[in-house]
Formats: sequence, C-alpha cells, structure tokens
Amino acid sequence: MSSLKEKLYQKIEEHRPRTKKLLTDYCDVVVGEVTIGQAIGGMRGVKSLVTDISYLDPQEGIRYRGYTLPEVFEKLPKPPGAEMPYVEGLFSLLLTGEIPTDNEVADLADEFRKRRILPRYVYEVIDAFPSFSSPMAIFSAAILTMQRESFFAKKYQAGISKMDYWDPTYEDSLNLLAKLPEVASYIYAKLYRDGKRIQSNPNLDMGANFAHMMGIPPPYDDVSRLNFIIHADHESGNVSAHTGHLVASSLSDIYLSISAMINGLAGPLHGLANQEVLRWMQDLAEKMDGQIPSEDQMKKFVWDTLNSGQVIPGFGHAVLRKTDPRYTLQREFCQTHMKDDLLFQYTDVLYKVVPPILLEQGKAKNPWPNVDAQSGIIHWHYGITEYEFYTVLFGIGRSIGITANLIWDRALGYPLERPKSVTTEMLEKMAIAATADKGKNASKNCKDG
Ligand code: HAX
Repeated sequence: MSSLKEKLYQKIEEHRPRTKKLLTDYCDVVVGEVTIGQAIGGMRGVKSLVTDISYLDPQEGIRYRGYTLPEVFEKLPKPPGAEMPYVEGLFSLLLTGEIPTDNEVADLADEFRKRRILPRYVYEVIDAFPSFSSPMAIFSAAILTMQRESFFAKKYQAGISKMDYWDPTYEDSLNLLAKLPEVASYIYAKLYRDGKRIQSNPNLDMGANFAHMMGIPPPYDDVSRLNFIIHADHESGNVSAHTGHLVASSLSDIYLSISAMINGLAGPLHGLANQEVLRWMQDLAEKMDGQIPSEDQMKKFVWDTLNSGQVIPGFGHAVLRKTDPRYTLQREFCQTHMKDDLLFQYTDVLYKVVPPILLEQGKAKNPWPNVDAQSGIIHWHYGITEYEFYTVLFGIGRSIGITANLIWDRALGYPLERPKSVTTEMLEKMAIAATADKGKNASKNCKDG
C-alpha cells in the first residue's frame, strides 16, 4: 500500500465512528428548515450535504481542510524553483487533512507519473469526434470511454464488502486524475493544432507536464498549478460537485461520476463563465479599438449589457458575498507577471465600476468578482486563445476535489441520494395555511429571497 493510501486508511478508521455516532444517536437533530423560496429557488442555502474536504464561508471564501487559499499556497511543498505548489500535494491534503511532507509529495507525484499513459482507444475516440465539437463534450466522452478500466466496477461485480468500497475508488481516482492532463492536451492538439501532440515528459510534475504538453514555456507551469489548485473544490453544493456526488451515490464509479460532473460544469452559469468573460471583454476591446476604456466608457458598456438582459460574467456568486479569494490570487499573479496586458488592465477598470452598478441595479446578492473574472485572461495571455477550452482546464482542477470527496463518500458509506419533491398545489396549500397562521407576515421577506 502507498504511504498516502495507508495514511488515508488510518484517517478513515478514525472518522467512521464519528459518522456512525451522529447517525445512531443524533439522526433526529434538526439541521435547518426549507422554505418555499428555497424549494423553487434551486435549494439555495439548504443544509443537506456533508463534506469535510472544503467549506465555503460567504465572507471569507473557500477553505480546503480548514486552510484558507493563501495558507494552502504558502504551506504545500513546491517543485524546485516553482512559485506555485505541487498539484499532487493538494490531492494529498484534500484526502487526509494534513499538509504532506516533501517526500510524501514526491512519492505521490511518482504515482501520478506511472498512471498517466492513456489507452490507445481514448485517442481514437477523440479523433472520431466531428469537427467543431465542444471540447467539454469531448472531454466528458473521453472520460466516459475509460469506464471499462474501473477497478470499482470490477470489484463490485465480484462482490466486494461495503467497507472496502473506498479502496478501488481511490485507485480509479488516481488513475483518472493522472490521465486528465493527457486527455485535455490531446483534445487541444486535435481541435486547434492539427492533431500535433507533444508527448508527456515523465520527469515533470502534473502542472509542469501539462504546460509542456500544451507547448507553453514557464511561467505557464505555475499558471497550471495555480489554476488546478484554485478550481479544485468549492464545497459540495455547486453544480459540478453535487452532480458528481449524486451520480456516485448510486454506486456509479469514478469515470461515470466525473464525466457527469463535467457536463454540469459546462453550463454558462458555472464553469463556462470564464470564457464568457473573455468573449465579453474581447467585444469591448474591439469596440475600443484596443484602447483602455475610461471608467465612464466602461460603465456604459456594463449598463448596455445589463439592459440587454444579460448578466455581467465573472461577477456574483450563489454563496460568496465578498471578492472571491481565487480572483485575488490570480490578480496577484497577473500583477507580477503580466501587469501590462491589455485585458488585465480592463479587469482593473471592471473591478472599480461593476460592483457599484450591480448594487445600483439591486438584483445580484453579491456584486463582487468571482474566480472566472480573471482566469480566461491569463490563459489568453499565454497563448491559449480558444475560449471554449478554458472550462476543460477548470474541469481538470475540479476533478481533484470531487474525486477526494467521492473516496470519502464511499469510505463513510454515504447512501443513495433521494430528496423528496412536492407539487405546486401542495406548496399553494402550505402557503395558504401559513398565511392563515401568521397573517400577512408569512410572505414578508420574500423580496429578499
Ligand atoms: N450580472 C447581472 N445580474 C446578476 C449577476 C451578474 N453578474 N449576478 C446575479 N445577478 C442577478 C441574477 O441573474 C438574478 O436575477 P433574476 O432575479 O432576474 O433571476 C438576481 O441577480 C439574483 O441572483 P443571485 O441570487 O445574486 O445569484 P444566483 O445565486 O442566482 O446566481 C450566479 C449566481 C453566479 C449564477 C450569478 O451571480 C451569475 O449569473 N453571475 C454571472 C455568471 C458567472 O460569473 N458565473 C460564474 C460563477 C462562479 C462559478 O461557479 N464558476 O464556476
């Protein structure tokens, strides 16, 4: 057993009694209530999922295993000469809750290297896609194709004990994570570089190897590490994480679950937003003839977008109520490495003008920038100008957090997910009963959501 797997097993053994006690002694304790607004409104704020991998504080942003993002970047081991940590080290932290040592990360990076080779048929499946296919559709399909490799599916068929489900899920996760950069870089080569693929370099860590396969020199290796780490997890309720958890709850294996979560990530209100930001800014750059807009010109562009019924991409969040720390980290990178970049200068002006406008409009609960406001600009700067590919990069990162969650789902025996639905008529009856009970106060706060 590898040292990470051994450590994980120990953590699982320590954790299991906590979940068991909660279920046996306290299963009736109330966690929260659900309002009509929440039932119709996408279950915002309904506390009905459990994860210890990350927690999203509305004011502070994401914490991975209790560490803020700046702490994660400061504490995780880094490859020699790199500004950003090993992505492999993050997977170890998410799984065990402990910052790995240099040796532990070196071992894990080695495990990833050994597992990265793709079966031949994956290239063939990617080759078979018609031109102009969405890279996210190809990414999802390529992952799905590898389902035949699933250890979990084979072990399940053979009759494995429920207590051991986590083990083949761990193996599947490592195998898949190690392969995702290879899959993604081949999709890129196929779609945009006439299929000219750069072979992986077995001496490099995950971030550096991805940059190498994309043919982009440093500091893009650090961009890859930064990008994969900040996108890894955002607790369990976002569409991609929740989809992964939901699909895996029926004991679908990692390949089926990650392929499904990629499909959720592909939506414009989720992962696709980073490309929308860039498209929107390029449109402005064209209108401005490459000049930096004044604040007044930018205000007009923002209002025009809102008045045409569109959202301002890269701003707002379902949970966060402050500037996203993932935005701030990327901004710091841009200030060091690309502060004269035209589009980066646009984001500066946007940061000043958008929040007051969204506040004045009075709809968005959070007027501040999110992770997607910067990421596309960085990839563009380093030569990845094909917007539609950006969500694939997000997908590699998000897979790290979701697989860590799914291994723990199996370790703690989380069951099939099955919430209950009601009809509109039932809600109407509840509304009438509540109004009769409390008078007009029953609907008092609805405008605030
Ligand atoms: N521009 C204009 N209007 C916005 C807005 C924005 N950036 N953000 C929210 N609103 C509007 C909503 O469309 C909604 O309007 P309606 O009542 O007419 O439907 C209203 O404000 C209330 O929305 P909310 O409660 O503040 O936000 P939601 O939880 O419904 O949605 C979103 C959160 C992130 C989807 C939303 O803020 C949005 O559409 N932002 C722009 C797209 C974007 O940047 N998405 C990426 C988010 C980060 C992420 O998950 N990446 O994967």
